[in-house]
Amino acid sequence: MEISEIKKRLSAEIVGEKLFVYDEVGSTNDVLRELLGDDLAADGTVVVSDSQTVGRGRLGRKWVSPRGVNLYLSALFRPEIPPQKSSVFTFLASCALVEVFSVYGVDAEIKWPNDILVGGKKVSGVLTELGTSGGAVDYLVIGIGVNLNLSEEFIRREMEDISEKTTSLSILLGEEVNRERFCAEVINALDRLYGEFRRRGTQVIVDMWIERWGFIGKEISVDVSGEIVSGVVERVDANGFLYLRTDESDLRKVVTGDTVF
Ligand code: BT5
Repeated sequence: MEISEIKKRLSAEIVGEKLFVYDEVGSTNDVLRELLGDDLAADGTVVVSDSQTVGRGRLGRKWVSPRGVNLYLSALFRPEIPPQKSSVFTFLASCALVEVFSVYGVDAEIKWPNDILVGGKKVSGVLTELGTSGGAVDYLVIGIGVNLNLSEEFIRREMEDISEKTTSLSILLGEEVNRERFCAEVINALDRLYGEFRRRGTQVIVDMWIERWGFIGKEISVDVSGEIVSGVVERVDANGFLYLRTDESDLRKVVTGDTVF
């Protein structure tokens, strides 16, 4: 990706003020951490790469990251929040992505905790990693992968096990997507919502996410380390944890897991 083609579209104040663009990295999340260690990254620094050799999802899962077709982006945030609130930044990124998809006329859905789907198929995922110091968050690295120009043929050939559950923006639109433009839109949206967080705190982000997610009062099933917990979502607390009413006498707090359909 051309850095100048991204920069000329940026209206952001903090996010992307420092922007590093690479051809190939292991994982953009790791590169950002290394830059931070070398004192080259500040709040809002963004790393983008054309490909990743070891792109990852949560819990050691793989993120398929072919060259030249998608967006692989990591943003550094240094908010003063306790570690248990770090999911709020996954929510912030999810809301930013839904906003950007809507600019392209695509109605994206959020799947708790970190997936973005369109028509039930995954188009994007968010990986939040953190460093702590003295019991508080020192930094958060928010990794965002978006399938932009991934072809149906590639998905069928290289992503056999998940081909029915995967899509890309170009498949949805029926035309090629300008990756630099999409990247700049994501940075601008992250910046807007980060500004919102800095002015008004975490709750405004959680509330926005709850509204976009839309599952309060509905039944969902969550895979919690292999155990399927089903229930009606009673509420989402200030940390982003779910409370599922599994029966009249049981309200289960769910901190991590994957929604299953
Ligand atoms: C995620 O994990 O969805 C987080 C993905 C974050 C990727 C970004 S890219 C930039 C940054 N650098 C990194 O190394 N990572 C971040 P999770 O919820 O655990 O979902 C992973 C699962 O999604 C896999 O096990 C597959 O089933 C599926 N998957 C893998 N690659 C995919 C892709 N390109 N598109 C759709 N689904 C995919």
